[in-house]
Amino acid sequence: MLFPVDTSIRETKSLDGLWSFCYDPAHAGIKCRFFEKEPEGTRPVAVPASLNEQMTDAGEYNNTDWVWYFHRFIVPSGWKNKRVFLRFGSASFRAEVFLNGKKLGSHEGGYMPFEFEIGSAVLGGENFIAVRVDNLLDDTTIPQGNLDPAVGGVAQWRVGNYPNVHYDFFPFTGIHRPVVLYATGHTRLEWLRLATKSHGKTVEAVAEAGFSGGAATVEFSIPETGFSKKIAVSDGKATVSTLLRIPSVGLWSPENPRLYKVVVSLFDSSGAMLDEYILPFGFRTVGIKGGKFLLNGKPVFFRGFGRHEDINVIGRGMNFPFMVKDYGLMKWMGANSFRTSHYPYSEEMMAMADREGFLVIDEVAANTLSMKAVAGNPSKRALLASNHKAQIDELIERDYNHPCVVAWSLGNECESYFPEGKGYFSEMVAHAKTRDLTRPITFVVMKDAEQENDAESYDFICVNTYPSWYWDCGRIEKIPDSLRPLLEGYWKKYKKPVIVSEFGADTIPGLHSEYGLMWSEEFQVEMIKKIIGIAEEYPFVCGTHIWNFADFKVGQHTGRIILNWKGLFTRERHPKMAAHEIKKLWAGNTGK
Ligand code: GCB
Repeated sequence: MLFPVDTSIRETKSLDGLWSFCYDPAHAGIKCRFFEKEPEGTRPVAVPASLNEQMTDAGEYNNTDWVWYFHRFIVPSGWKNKRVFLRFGSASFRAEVFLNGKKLGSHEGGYMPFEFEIGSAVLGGENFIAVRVDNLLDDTTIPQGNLDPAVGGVAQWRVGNYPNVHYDFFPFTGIHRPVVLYATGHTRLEWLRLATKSHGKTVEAVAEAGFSGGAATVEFSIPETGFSKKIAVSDGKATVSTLLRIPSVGLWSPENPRLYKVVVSLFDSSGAMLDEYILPFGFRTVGIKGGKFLLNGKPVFFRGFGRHEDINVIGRGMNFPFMVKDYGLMKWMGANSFRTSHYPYSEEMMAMADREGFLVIDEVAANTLSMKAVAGNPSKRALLASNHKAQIDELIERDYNHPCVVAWSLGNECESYFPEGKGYFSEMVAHAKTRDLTRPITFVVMKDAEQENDAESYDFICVNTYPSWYWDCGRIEKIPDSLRPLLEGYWKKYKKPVIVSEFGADTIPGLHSEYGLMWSEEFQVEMIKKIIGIAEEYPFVCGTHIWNFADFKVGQHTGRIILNWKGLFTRERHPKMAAHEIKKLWAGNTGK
């Protein structure tokens, strides 16, 4: 699904702002026809944002159950002869959308865009949108939630956590990303895939496009370079595929994130333009060779963070000022990369990574999957697998054209180390490869090479490890004892590049210790430096991602004080001592 843009043919209108909402704990809204008229007593809510953090009542703050959002809008009269679409950047986790009393459709998966063509429903006067949202997770959703601890394994992590998820971040609910109304002509570009194939004096890129409504010619052009290629569409066809050979374009890299506007235009047989779409695109290749991750044919080292989309009051909502601030802080530190732990981030966030030159490992929302929860129940396992594949498909479709996305992570710390997981993860990798052969694919693991089942199917290894924090507590001097065998074990067994994708220490800002005690700012500095120092000794280690960029909200549990405090920055984005110290470390080290 294409990101909505304004061009000479297309027009967008934001529906963000203050909407109304109400809770529906009795699930009565369908029967009471809230979709025709909102009930009495609705309250204001900001869109886009999480609902939870905007509330002041405990039950409301922790709510993951049914809520209804309501909004009214007017379609510009100039759009009369256009196709009009209503698009949501995301809604967590499930959304059922109604317009003027009629159901448009529904969507499941909290981090992906969805849209509906709204056609004649909008003609004349005011239109009324009602959206039923819920965040009710179970053992077959991606991610899972509300697991039965009796199945064992990860289902026993954080038992009693409120709201009830077994993983370490708050399950925010709401319309988290922009809502846009947009218009196109009757013939329109539906999808577009661009991939750099090779580069020398001339860059070769494979361009594929699909459209609806019938066109006679498709043109790909890069006005800045004078390049253009027109392709005649054979009768009745709705797709084209071609090789673009473009002389003298610069490559995209973190040092020089060169983006070009690629314009795709559709024409009828008389040469009249039917649609125009503009994509900022960077030409670059990625690959793996031995223990190296290659960008444009040269080894690259990933220096950066695991992150969360998590902000005071806004929760998981897309927010431009925080986005600018966060990229600024990551650059200030000298980072060149991050992982979208543990779910796909907003489209705006990815566009900014393209622009700012960040290498992104783009992660599907399959966090800490319990395979035990579906073991022995083939239909549940099949449903989990098909939901997972749907999320993979939607993510690859959404983010395929981002030069910043250099790899896919199909999940984080899942039960790939139990016999119940064997085969599931390689099945997901094989599926993802049917969608994208241009990028390396992995699952982020947490056990050693001997315990992980399907790692032979991963193109590179991302391993999370917490020596001196979750084991050998406070013993920084013992870090090598577990870190070295972990890294060496993966290299010995698979001969693939390794990224240390998580390591870190909860740190209370302002807490100091002359002994380097856990939770103190000194401990965080020393532990992170030690791990980076050891990891960088190994030629097959191609990156270190500190957990986490900033402190973030988690469910209520005795293991955490409201937040996960492993950030180098506080939740308000104030630097802890480690931010200054790691900045110095990264400045003095040009990587490998
Ligand atoms: C992990 C998880 C991450 C947690 C982190 C922690 O391994 O991947 O979601 O937040 O550890 O701090 O425990």
